[in-house]
Amino acid sequence: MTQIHSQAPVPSEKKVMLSAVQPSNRLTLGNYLGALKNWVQLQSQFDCLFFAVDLHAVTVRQDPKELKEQTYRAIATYIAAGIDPNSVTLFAQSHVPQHAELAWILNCFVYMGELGRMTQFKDKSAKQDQNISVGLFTYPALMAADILLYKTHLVPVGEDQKQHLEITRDIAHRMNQIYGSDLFTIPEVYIPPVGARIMSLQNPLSKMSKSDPDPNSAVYLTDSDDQIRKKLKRAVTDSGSDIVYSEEKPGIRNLIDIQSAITGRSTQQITDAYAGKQYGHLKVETAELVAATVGPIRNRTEELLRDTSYLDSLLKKGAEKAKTRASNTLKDVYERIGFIPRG
Ligand code: ATP
Ligand code: LTN
Repeated sequence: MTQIHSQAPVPSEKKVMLSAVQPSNRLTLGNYLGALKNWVQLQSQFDCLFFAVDLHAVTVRQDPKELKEQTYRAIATYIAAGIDPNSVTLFAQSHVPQHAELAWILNCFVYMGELGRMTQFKDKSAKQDQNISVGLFTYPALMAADILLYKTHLVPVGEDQKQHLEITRDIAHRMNQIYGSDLFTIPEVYIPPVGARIMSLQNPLSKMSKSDPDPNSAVYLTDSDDQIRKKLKRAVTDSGSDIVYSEEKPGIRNLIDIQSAITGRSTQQITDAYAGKQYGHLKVETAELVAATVGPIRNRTEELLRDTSYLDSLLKKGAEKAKTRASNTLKDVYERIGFIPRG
């Protein structure tokens, strides 16, 4: 009898693509345009792993109930955005203990000076000048472990993560030099040509971020169409009235970037279409495009969240698959380092 496989076998020649988001709050339009949208577009060409980095999220204080909800929500949002749960490996980082184990080893091959130069660490520690956790400082070692455990070739992320990819490559090169050039695959970063850095709607000089305390600064993928319209109407724009794409007009440029990332039209085509029009037109039309993009994702996420047992079954299956792969790499690392095999 013919067997129907719910899951297509992964052809061995497919390269590995991997990425993740912190379940530290509801995801934003920036997370979608800078990361998820590209995962969806590239997924069929790669052997993919996508996960929610709950271990990373606790580098700053999280409410336990919220963290659990946001972790389910992150996984549901990936699927709602178009990730195919039957062909990729989906899991929660804390379900695969090899991430924390390899992170320890990598902590011993990365230097204080290197970690101290990380922009994300500097930004986040500036926001909480007291009680900066050691975890926040060594965050990049855990991220490097996430990536190196699976011999990853490509990591699609937004612009802000480029520095973390560079340090991952440096750690991998360093260890390959000591223990053999076939230990780790050196990953490449994929940063989308548009949408890689969506800015805050309230301060277009800083990045839209899901943990920004001002809810008007970001469009969340949970926002209603009305909330989206209101937020874009209130978006901080620049003096003057001409719709031009320039450094001097970061607010206007951000709205044009959002349109460009959603529609695929060039920033030039978009500005040409607004010749002679007012900021108000740009805001209203951007709001409609954003609402049309976010609406179906929001609705599908809510549907998926009604059945957490389905999500649990996906996470269980995903963690099993990930564990098998991760434990092979970790075993190899331990042996090369000189640990006695576990027998
Ligand atoms: P937090 O505020 O909790 O640090 P964040 O919104 O910055 O969260 P992350 O979980 O750090 O989001 O990032 C998840 C993915 O989304 C990464 O690939 C990151 O580069 C991308 N990303 C985050 N913010 C933006 C943005 N404003 N524009 C484009 N991509 C973004
Ligand atoms: N640091 C990332 C989240 C992250 C990640 C990863 C992204 C953790 N591990 C591995 C890609 C690959 C962030 O977006 N803040």
